[in-house]
Amino acid sequence: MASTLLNATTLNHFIGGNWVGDNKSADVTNPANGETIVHVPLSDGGAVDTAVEAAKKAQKEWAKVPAPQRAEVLFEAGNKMKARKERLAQLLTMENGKVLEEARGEVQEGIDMAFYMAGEGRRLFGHTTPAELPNKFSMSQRCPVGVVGIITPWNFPIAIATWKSFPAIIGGNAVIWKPATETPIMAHELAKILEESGLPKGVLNVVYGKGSTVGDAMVHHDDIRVMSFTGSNDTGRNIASECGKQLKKVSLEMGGKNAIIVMDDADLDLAAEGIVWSAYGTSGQRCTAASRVIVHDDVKERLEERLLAKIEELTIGDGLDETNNVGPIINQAGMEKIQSYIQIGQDEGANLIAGGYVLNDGDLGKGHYVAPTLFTDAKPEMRISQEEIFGPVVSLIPVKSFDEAIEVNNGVSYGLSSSIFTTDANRVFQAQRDLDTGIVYVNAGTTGAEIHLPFGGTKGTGNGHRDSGVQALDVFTEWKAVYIDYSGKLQRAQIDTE
Ligand code: UN1
Repeated sequence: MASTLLNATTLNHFIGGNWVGDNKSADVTNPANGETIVHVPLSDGGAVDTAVEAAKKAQKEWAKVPAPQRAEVLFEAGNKMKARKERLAQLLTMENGKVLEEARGEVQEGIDMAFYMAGEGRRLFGHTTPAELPNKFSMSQRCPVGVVGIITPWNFPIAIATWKSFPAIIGGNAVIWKPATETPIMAHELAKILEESGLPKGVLNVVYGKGSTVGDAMVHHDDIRVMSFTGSNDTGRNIASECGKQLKKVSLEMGGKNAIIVMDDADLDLAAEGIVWSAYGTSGQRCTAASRVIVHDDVKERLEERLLAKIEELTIGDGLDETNNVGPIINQAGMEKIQSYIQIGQDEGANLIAGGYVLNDGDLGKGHYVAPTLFTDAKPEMRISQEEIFGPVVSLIPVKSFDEAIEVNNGVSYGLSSSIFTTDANRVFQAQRDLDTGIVYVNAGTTGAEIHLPFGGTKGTGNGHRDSGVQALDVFTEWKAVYIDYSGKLQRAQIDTE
């Protein structure tokens, strides 16, 4: 059972500053070896009401705390995360499976977000602007929304939680957070850190449970005025339509079908390195993972050779063993979905040239491992080239020109991340203009977003909002326009202006 790192066998909800149990719970297993690490409580949704009551009370006071003082909590949380980085990374690898080096990177992303959003405590800029009448002052300012709901996925259990909760907290809101039940340990650790950093009781509340219970209760609670969600397309669309009826603001991030374009003038060694890292890192379980490579015909064979050589070098296994580069798939359902797409790709007539099988020799059999898989000669319209697989599976799609590459890139229902490898400066600028995604990379893979830039995408990836960056503040604040007339008389806008 539980790793000695955790000092707990069962986790609790965190409501109004209290750690509360539940009569239902589920096992949390390590995807690397199937061992139970801890038990997670499962609310039937009732805990959401208690949490919202606590949050409403806490938020009234929190909103009055000057933002630079709110920031002190986040600075402290950043320091604590920094001091605990290695322990957090190890726990993250145990519950999520990603290799330790990547887990450290993810924790760092959370630390960066803490300091970045703490800095916002002294900015949260609005505008002052001239009023159209004399002796009149006008400005716009950001105001808290109130109680906000966040639902976070298992693939980046701490980073994505910080992208959403820290802007909400610095903005003067109280948060109800439903973390993925596959990865509750990061939620537990982050809540503990915020508690120890002096966050007043009730400003952050964690309720564990399923989407159909806890998520549903959040979506339908009148007093939760914003829902920020990262996860599957179907769930996101559902949340949006339910929240639409209640005029709730919704921010969605629902994945991608990200492509790397490799042009005939590209540095092929660099491109192969970027592809392997973006496609097989985190076992392809990133929203930003590269799952298509759009390659110019003239360099297709040379690129394939390089990719096959690099795939050969990858070692697959438990992420806690630092000699491994690729960890397990999160669970059986995830693995079955990947396997089904490998079959679909073969049935569709794509050419499987690497991987395509599950690894279950010896200890690997206790976990969920899929060999890094590469299809070539895929067609843009095939399902493996259109649908999100969320695993280590890549389709190489040959094209004849730059224009065709852009068209294929944009010819999917998602729009999260894209990349181009080229040494032609004109193509660089054309591509960054024409690639229809929220994130574009030049001469780098599709992963690796930094926290001070907006994260999100176009089309089916989202609904126009962004995580992280200052843009996340727009999700968690309302704009207020303020006019102060100091003329001592009635001045009518648009009328007394002549
Ligand atoms: C995700 O997969 O949802 O850009 C987040 C990246 C990471 C975050 C990924 N910084 O790949």
